[in-house]
Amino acid sequence: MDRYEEYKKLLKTMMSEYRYRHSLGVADEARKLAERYGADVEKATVAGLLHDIMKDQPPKVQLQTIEDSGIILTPVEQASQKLWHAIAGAGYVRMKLGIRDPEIFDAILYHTTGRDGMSRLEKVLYVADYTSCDRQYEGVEHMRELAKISLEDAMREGLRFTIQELSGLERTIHPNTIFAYNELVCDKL
Ligand code: DGI
Ligand code: FE
Ligand code: FE
Ligand code: FE
Repeated sequence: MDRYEEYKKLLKTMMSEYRYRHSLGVADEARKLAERYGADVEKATVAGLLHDIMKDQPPKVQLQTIEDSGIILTPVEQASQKLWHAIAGAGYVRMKLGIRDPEIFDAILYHTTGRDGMSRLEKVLYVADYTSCDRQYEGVEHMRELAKISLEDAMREGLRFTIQELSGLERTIHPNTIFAYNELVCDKL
């Protein structure tokens, strides 16, 4: 069995059918974007497959995985349960799957918030999460068009969308999300 098949088998035991299909969709999209924009195709596929590995795990398990990985949460992260799966996922992949590649770790870690100074691989995963074939939100076609033209344009649109949604709901916005957004809208930064 190849590496991808082993990961898929594991994913099936850890998540819903819906989330599993999303994971396959993001892996496929990340592979295509990596080919288009010159990121490492294998790393993009692995990061895409595994990025939401902790998403369907109970919050307690996510927190425990974060703790076991030696990662300390900031107050904003502690208060934002939706962010835990990305941090726990990065920890799990390093600790339990023995994937030591720091680029894959960072891509998974920052796939929800983004950050400033993102690598090509990080951007590829961030955008793939928005444009994968299973996504159905209003405006997804526009995002897919943008992703064909420019990774940065698609990132900016995704960040704008997230910030708008979160501020509309009066949810916390992670500082990394703001840093990523500012960097993309202002080339003086
Ligand atoms: O895991 P997915 O659903 O595939 O996508 P994701 O990892 O981007 O998670 C999206 C969720 O995370 C969505 O409900 C909004 C939330 N989120 C994204 N950025 C932030 C955030 N929540 C907070 N509190 N702060 C953020 O900056
Ligand atoms: Fe996610
Ligand atoms: Fe996302
Ligand atoms: Fe996802």
